[in-house]
Amino acid sequence: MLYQTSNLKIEEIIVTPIAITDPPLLNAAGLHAPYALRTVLEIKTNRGINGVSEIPGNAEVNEALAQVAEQLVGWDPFQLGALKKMIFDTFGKEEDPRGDAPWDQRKVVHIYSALEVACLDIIGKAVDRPVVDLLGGRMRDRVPFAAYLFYKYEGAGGKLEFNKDPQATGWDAARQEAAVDPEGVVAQARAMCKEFGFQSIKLKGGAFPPQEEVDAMLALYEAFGAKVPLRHDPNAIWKMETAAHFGKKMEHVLEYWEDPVRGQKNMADLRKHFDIPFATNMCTTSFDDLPASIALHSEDIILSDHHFWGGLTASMQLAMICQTFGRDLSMHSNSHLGISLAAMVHLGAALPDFTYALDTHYPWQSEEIIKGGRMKFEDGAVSVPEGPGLGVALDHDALAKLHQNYLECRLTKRDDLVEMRKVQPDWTFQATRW
Ligand code: GKR
Ligand code: MG
Repeated sequence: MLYQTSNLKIEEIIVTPIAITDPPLLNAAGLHAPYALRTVLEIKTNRGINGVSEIPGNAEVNEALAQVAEQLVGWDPFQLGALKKMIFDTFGKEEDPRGDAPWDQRKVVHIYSALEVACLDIIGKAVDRPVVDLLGGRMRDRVPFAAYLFYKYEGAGGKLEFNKDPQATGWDAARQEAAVDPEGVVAQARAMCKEFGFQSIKLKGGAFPPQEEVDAMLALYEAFGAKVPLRHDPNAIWKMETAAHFGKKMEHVLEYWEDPVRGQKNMADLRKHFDIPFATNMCTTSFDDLPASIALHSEDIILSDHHFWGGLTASMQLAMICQTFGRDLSMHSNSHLGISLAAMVHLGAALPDFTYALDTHYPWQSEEIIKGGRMKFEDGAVSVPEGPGLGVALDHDALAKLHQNYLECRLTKRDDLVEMRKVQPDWTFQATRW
């Protein structure tokens, strides 16, 4: 039975795939394409109250969303439990949960997250409260983020034939100079911290031989000192022996080490030899993973992500489980725009404990689809958006432009291997490379 406890009913769900300019960033799985795909969801209700959300883009997810969109006409957006059940019953359990890539490729959790966040935006507007208040209330006004450094090729992403104004703006040095050596990494960090005021720094690793990445971490420590926490994330591509050896060379400069090796068992075994916290967005990524995570102690910090943990409410539930079992919770990110950032900030503001600045790719993007343009960072933090719901409104002109990019760029899913082969034709992905 479907309860109707409010006078709100979903009238229409609009799924809009977009392609956003993304620089040629390197990671363990290859190279970012000139465009990153996102999907924007708008839910319209009978009372003229609408909700929005944003998730990683993928043609298969878009089709699935369109499939359930019709079934949801007439639903009460307050009925999130029934909505979740309907989504999970419709699509069933996925066999290969997340894949070996640095990013999560599951379908159902992303679909439910898109629907839940847009419904929470509607509910917040209906009761005139910000989403943070729906998650338990505000524990802080401002949510700190970390600088997220990448080795990269030159350029700012986009392709002139697709987009007449593709140039990323801001902190040009960090965007346009190839950061391939410790000095380049430090220059990128300085530029990003100057522009955004970040007070923690993460280097995306897994791209170059371990000694080069260790040298970069030591150079960051030398440049920024002990007051700026540092993290390194090779996306599980280091062998156990490699991690044991090279990890020791930089353990003293790391705030935490993110996914040095693949799988909970390896993480747990390696962790025993280190005195720093281990973090993951790869080996513990769902509620089903938690019993083994707790039993093995595979990590100290779970890098949650509402897009693949199944929404904001699920992320709050995860926070409570982390509290219960003495784990910390922080946040993972992928290339994204302001709707996702707003949702991350509402969640960050509601988290009961907050120890580590959250990840965000936002500085690598230059476009926006919310009214008022790009969200502001002050001293590395973002204030909880004002107003009810998520506190952001969709700019339909900007959305249409980025949808056009999507149609013209012809990408249908993220594939960093294909992009990498355009630069190095014989490059192959290896689940464990170094
Ligand atoms: O954007 O290349 C990237 C990152 O590697 C991303 O896909 C990861 O999911 O940022 C993520 C991480 O922390 O592993
Ligand atoms: Mg990671």
